[in-house]
Amino acid sequence: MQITTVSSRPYNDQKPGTSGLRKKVKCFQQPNYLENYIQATFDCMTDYKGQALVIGGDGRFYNRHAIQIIIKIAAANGCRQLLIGHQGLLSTPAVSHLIRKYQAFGGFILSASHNPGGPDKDFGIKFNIASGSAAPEQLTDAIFARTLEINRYYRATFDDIDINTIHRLEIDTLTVSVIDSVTDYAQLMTEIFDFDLLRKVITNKSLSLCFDAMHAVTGPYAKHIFETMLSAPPGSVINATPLEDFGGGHPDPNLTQAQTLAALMFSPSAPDFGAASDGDGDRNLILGNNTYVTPSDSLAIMAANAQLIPGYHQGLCGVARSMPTSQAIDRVAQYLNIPCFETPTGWKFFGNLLDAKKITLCGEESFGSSSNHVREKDGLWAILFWLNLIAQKNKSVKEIVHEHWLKFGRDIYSRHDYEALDLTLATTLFNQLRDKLATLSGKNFNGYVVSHADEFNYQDPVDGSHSKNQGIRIRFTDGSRIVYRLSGTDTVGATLRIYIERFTQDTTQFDTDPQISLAPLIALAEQFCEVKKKTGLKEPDVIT
Ligand code: VG1
Ligand code: CO
Repeated sequence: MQITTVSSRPYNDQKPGTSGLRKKVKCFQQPNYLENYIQATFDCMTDYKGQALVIGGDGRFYNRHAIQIIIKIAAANGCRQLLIGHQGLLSTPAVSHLIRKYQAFGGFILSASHNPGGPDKDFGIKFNIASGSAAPEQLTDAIFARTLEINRYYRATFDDIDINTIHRLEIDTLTVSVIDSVTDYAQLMTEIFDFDLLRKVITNKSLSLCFDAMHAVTGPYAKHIFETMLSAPPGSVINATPLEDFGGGHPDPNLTQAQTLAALMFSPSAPDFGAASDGDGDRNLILGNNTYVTPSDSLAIMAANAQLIPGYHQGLCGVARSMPTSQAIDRVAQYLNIPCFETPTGWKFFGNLLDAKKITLCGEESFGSSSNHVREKDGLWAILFWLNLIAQKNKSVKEIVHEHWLKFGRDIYSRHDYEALDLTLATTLFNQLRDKLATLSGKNFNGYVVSHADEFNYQDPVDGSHSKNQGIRIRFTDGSRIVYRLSGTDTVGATLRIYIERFTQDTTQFDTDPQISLAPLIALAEQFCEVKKKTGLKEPDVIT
């Protein structure tokens, strides 16, 4: 195998965000842009020579091209085995699982997750380490530092690999395997959930379902798991073919983006269960017949009922949530007498807690949840969890949610996103808010008394590392909270996220629209940060 050293020039904007490096496709198409980043990753790793590497993506535009580049750089850097998803497709949780199962030293995931795809849209790359976890901050910081000085990369010379056929190929001492994207992952799911029970309730028609793959990576996974393995009627999986532009939409599983599914689930002909996943298959949207389950409630409900699922029948050792996620799971943890950890936003912060066996289950408000079976959030896992729960309890989604609120109370919750704001303006808004924090404590705002206002700084309980400035939180004496963050996954301007929550045990409020129940806090959130006043915007772009 001929190996060439190609000289290159550094770029100064390759700092990974919440979940890898995300940029416009056009940015990735600049000369050596992707090559630099891949080589910088190898330059920051030590024991990869002779090891295996997993490569796959969510099927968006540029995925196939990027895979061929990575193959050649990985070969030149001394990898001895490459595992590549058929057609270049691998979901994020599937990559995490493959790394662990085949003891690879890591994996590259080509995805910008829920961001739109296409020649003028977004692309992204994320590196996961040997535990299956996304690279921790120390490593992403080191990769970024390396990209600022890189002046060469290594490339092997051979023909492009045919990724459309499942096969195995030897090139000198390198083995390249194009593997079925679904088999290993589906096998893992059968080890956690009661597939016999699910097949029974689906075939005897006591449980009907619709899954929206949003033309993204979960299409082939869901077709195989729901329609082939669990015998759901053909057509139960919609938008099942992965497309390079996701059919023009945002592959973001929420009521705004998953419109076809939402319309069906809130109609008289709704099936019992509806769900969707995002571009790379790590998020989940859970719906019942005319019912929406907020991700924070979903997480709490899963934790409260975990022992009903075969994979968790021994109970949970602990749980964790990201800081802006509602406190519903805290109540469950207290009830179960297990620890509950609060981490910064982004799945990478759960990795150490899972590895150290401090937690079994964890999740985020942004439609993500998972367990110790992989080191990523896992959309289809959460969906199978809910299906298993419904089948086991023989109750509807609505009944399960109400039962939970009756027992634990309801954490009324909403997130408001203001997207593509001018970067300078957003930074100014945020800095002004930060400056106010010290003055808020003890003050009464229309009956809401601030008990604590600070910026979240995290110390990892396992390795002691610090992560600063992870969001502003304002807490009130009745337990209500307003949290502000600037997104770390956007590619245009800045996105301001405002998270609002309030707890109630008043059953008459259980069915009220959260936008109404939270109205006084939503008004306060604006009073503190003045995003509408300063931008002239009337409403958030997305409300979840
Ligand atoms: C968002 C979510 C965060 C999630 C991240 C990656 O980040 O808020 O909870 O972990 O996306 O999800 P941010 O920084 O934009 O708020 V995914 O499905 O894009 O890998
Ligand atoms: Co995702």
